[in-house]
Amino acid sequence: MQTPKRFISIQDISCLGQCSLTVALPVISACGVECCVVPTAVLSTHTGTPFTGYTFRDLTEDIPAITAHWKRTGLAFDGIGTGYLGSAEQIGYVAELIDTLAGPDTLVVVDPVMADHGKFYAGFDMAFCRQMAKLCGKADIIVPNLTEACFLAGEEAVPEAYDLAFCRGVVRKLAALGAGTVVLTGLQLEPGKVCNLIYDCATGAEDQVVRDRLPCQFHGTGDLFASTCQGMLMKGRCLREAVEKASDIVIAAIRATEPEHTYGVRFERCLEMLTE
Ligand code: PXL
Repeated sequence: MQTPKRFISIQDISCLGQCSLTVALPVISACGVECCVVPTAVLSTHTGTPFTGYTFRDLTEDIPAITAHWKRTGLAFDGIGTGYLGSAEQIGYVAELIDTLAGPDTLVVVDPVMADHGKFYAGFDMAFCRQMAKLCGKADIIVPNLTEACFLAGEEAVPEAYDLAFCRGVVRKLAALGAGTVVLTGLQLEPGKVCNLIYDCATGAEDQVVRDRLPCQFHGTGDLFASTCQGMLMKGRCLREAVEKASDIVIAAIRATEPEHTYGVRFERCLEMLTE
């Protein structure tokens, strides 16, 4: 039997909405990895379409207390992943958690959840982005979409149309933040295709995982992608294999989702893809 891995997932609980922790916990568990959770906030739903009027309970103060208690347990953690964080202040506590609980071999993955389609999500702004850029500097791997990458890289604007040369320029700027590897997700570089660009900041080596693009938008696919990458990496797969599996499960989950069920994807129908 393989030595079990222990992973920390740090993000909110959207009680209804199939995103963040309600995705990460089952996905990482299905990979055969122990998933410890640090809920950063509890929301009645996620903040995206079609929801309005959601509740938001901030759990920032719990983060240092959880960190201190876990340190006292003496337990070691093989990986730490961050997703949706509720405030710029919270990012500082998450950075402290990483400094306190990550050992030399702990894999740190930061998904700088804050924006998509050229715009910040509700509640985020450039001040938050600047703090997130610092957190990215602590990561072995970051998994931004193009909007997040542009904001983090200080680009003037997120272009409607772009090419590989533009994306390469953005990842090179991101390399300056200090992260180990950038996985730039969801790029539309050719019609009908979606590309995930993998860039090793130390060597400049580049790889691409390309899949067919499905002509629809669903919430929570970024979280499914990130948590699948994390689970597969903890399972011992290389980054390319992890990104391939993450791309495949996103496609499978979208295909398994009724078109009217847009607030999330039916990833629960695809979990067996992770148990092989
Ligand atoms: O899927 C990312 C996400 C996670 N959590 C909350 C969100 C979002 C995106 O909007 O609102 C609360």
